[in-house]
This record gives sequence, C-alpha cells and structure tokens, in this order.
Amino acid sequence: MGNTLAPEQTRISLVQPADGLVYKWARSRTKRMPLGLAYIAAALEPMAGTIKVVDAALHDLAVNETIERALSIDPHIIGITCTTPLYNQAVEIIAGLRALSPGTAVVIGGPHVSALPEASLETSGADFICMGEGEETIQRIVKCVMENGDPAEIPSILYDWRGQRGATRTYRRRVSEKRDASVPPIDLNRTPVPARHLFEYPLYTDGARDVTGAQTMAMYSHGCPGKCAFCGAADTIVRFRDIDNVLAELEALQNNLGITNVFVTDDTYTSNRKRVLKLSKGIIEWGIKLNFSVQLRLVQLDEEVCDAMYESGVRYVGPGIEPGNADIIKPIGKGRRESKDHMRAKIRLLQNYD
Ligand code: B12
Ligand code: SF4
Repeated sequence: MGNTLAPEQTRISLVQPADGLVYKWARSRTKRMPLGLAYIAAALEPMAGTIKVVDAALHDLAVNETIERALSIDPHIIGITCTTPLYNQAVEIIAGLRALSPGTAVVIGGPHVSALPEASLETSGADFICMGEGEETIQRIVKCVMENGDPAEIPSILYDWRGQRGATRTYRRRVSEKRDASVPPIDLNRTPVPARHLFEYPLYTDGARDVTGAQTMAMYSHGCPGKCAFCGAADTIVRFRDIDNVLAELEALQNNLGITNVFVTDDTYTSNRKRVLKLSKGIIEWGIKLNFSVQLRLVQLDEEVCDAMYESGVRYVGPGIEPGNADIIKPIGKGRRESKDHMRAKIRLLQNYD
C-alpha cells in the first residue's frame, strides 16, 4: 500500500454483517440502521475520497456477496462493525477478504470486540481491533495505514499489523476505571453527526414496534447510572450531549432527510429527570414533529415525565421489565423501590398514554 496518497484518493468500505440466525424472524419487519457505523462514516468523510457502506443485515446478503460489494471499490481499508450475534459472520467475511485482497487493512469495532478484545484479536483475523468509541480511533488508524505510521500511538486498539503486535490504553468508560490508566473519553458535542446520507436511510424501519415509514437511530447520551449486575452498561460514566446539539441534529434530519421516526439508542432515556423535561420542551419549541421510540426504567417515571415525553412525540417506550421474584430483583442490583407491584403501577401509568 503506497504512502503518498492524498485523502481524496483513499477508499474505505464499511460493513455490517448479517446474523442469519437470531434476528431472521424479525428482519422481515425490522431493519435498523447501524448507528455506530454511521458515526464512523462521519468521522471518515473528511479523510476519504470514497466511502462505501455495505449493510449485509439490511439486504440479507450472503458472505460472498458482502465481500464482493466491499471489494468493489478496491478499498485500502475495510471497517466492520459487530455485536456478538454478528461476530461469526464477521470472521468469515474477514477470511474471504484476506484471500481475495491480502493488502487491504481490516479494522473491526463494536460491542462484541470491545467486550472481548484479546479473544477477538486472536480469532477474527483483523489487523486492528477498536475498543469502545471509534470516531477518533478510526481516523488515527486510517492515517497510520496510509502513511505507514506507528499503531502504538493510537488510543484504544489492539493490533497485529505488518509484523507489529500490541495493545494501547482504552478510552475511560467505567466509573471504576482509573484515570491514569486510561485515555479521556471523546467529546460527544464535537463528534460529527452520523453520516446517514451514506446509508440507504429510507429503507430502515421498525415493524416490530408498529412503526410505519422510515426510521432512523439517534444517540443523545452514553452510559447509564444503573448498577444492574447482568448489564454491560452498568458502572459506565454517563455523558450527555448538549440539548441544543441534539435538537440541531433532529431538526436537520426532519428537514433534510424527511424521516419521521427516530429510535433513541440511549440506555436509559429517563435517567436524568430534569433533562428529559428540558429536552421535551425544546423539541416542542423547535417545532420538531417526530415519532420517538425510547428505552427507559420504570422507576424513573411519573406523570410529569410521561406528559412531557408524550407531548414531545414519544410514542413507543421500551421499559426494562425485571423479574417478578423479589429474591432475584435485589441481588441483580435493581433499586430499593423496584418490585412486581411497582412495575404494574408504572405500566398502568403508561397505559394512560396509549
Ligand atoms: C439499538 C440497539 C439494538 C437494536 C438495533 C441494533 C443495531 N443493529 O443497531 C436492536 C433492538 C435490533 C438490538 C438487538 C440486539 N441487541 Co442491542 N442494543 C442497542 C443499543 C441500545 C444501541 C446501539 C447503538 O446504536 N449505540 C450507539 C452507537 C453510536 O454505539 P456503538 O454501536 O457501540 O458504536 C460505537 C463503538 O462500538 C464503535 N464501533 C462500532 N462499530 C464500529 C466499527 C468500526 C470499524 C470501528 C472502528 C468502531 C466501531 O464506534 C461507534 C461510535 O462510537 C445498544 C446499547 C448502547 N447504548 O449502545 C444495545 C446493544 C448493542 N445490544 C446488545 C444486545 C445483547 C443485543 C441482542 C444480542 C439482544 C438479543 N439477545 O437478541 C440483539 C442483537 C442484534 C444484532 N443482530 O446485532 C448489547 C450488545 C452486547 C454484545 N456483546 O454484542 C448492547 C451493547 C446492550 C448491552 N449493554 O448489553 N439492539
Ligand atoms: S438500568 Fe438498564 S441499561 Fe442501566 S445498568 Fe440497568 S439494565 Fe443496564
């Protein structure tokens, strides 16, 4: 790979594998935009002349077809996103890419490899494993690959590239993680909004939630203050984007993309009561008329919060319904007030809002 190419000559393919298994039944009704990959695409736009997105899950592509499409631009770099159900197919894709285009650098990111970085380096065949938020990291990796740089200087990666192998310090994500052992988290207000225009955005929808028409994903915050023992989001540092920053993104997607439905990916939309009230008011004041799906915790609901959410356009809520067995609720780290009766009462409250 040459080291004299200008950014406009750089070609990058971004891939979401298909799972072929877990979500097959749901895929006929529900196709969601991989938001993490859209953030990565936005970070790469200023550094690459050509970015091709191949969403195998959207089109139910077989491995060989995914590889063919990814290689159609003769890419210098291929970035792959994956959760755990997508990992096996990601590995098959990488094996195929290696055989057909050995010079192309392969980067893999997303929740699975972030949770199991060492195992992923061993088993995926990728050159770079990106741990956690990848916006800054991918820019550094592209520069490193194109200019034959030193991967040891890139934060939050594991690498096995051109005979060099190693791991660098991760972005700080957990409250328990020591500051001096990690890199400060990225600034969510300075991260470019997802490059939805590079995706076939009108095709994504959410039939499972009775959403008609196109739906996109949006992220307003990272982390959750919850301490649930089973959850990957527990113990994370909670970071919010400024409300105006969020509203500007919503306004733009309403006006420019003509999308009417938004799935908010925040782990707990209601974790900060004051903010939900302020955000809801802002949505109304800015004249944003979108249909929102959010995920929340029942213990954080009351009438004022429900009124505000409903008025701002929230029409689907995904509450974490916890076990009805008190012997289980407490040990898994749920709050003092959470019980079967409490959850029933909150669901009744939600029923008032249709
Ligand atoms: C929305 C959502 C869904 C949606 C849509 C999934 C989709 N395709 O986007 C639905 C409801 C379908 C879903 C299903 C499932 N989900 Co889900 N979901 C989420 C949720 C709430 C938001 C995802 C999101 O958009 N995040 C925001 C983006 C910006 O973050 P991100 O994707 O992590 O991307 C960043 C980094 O990971 C990295 N990155 C990502 N890709 C790449 C690629 C490259 C090349 C690089 C360099 C970096 C990089 O950079 C990105 C930007 O910072 C997350 C929790 C969360 N808050 O993230 C859980 C989460 C992803 N889901 C999870 C799980 C377990 C599932 C299911 C397995 C549930 C089940 N048992 O069936 C299925 C799997 C579906 C599948 N086929 O992958 C786990 C994943 C754990 C894991 N080991 O993979 C998460 C993390 C929740 C948790 N805390 O446990 N999910
Ligand atoms: S409240 Fe939900 S997202 Fe937060 S730690 Fe508990 S299960 Fe995870």
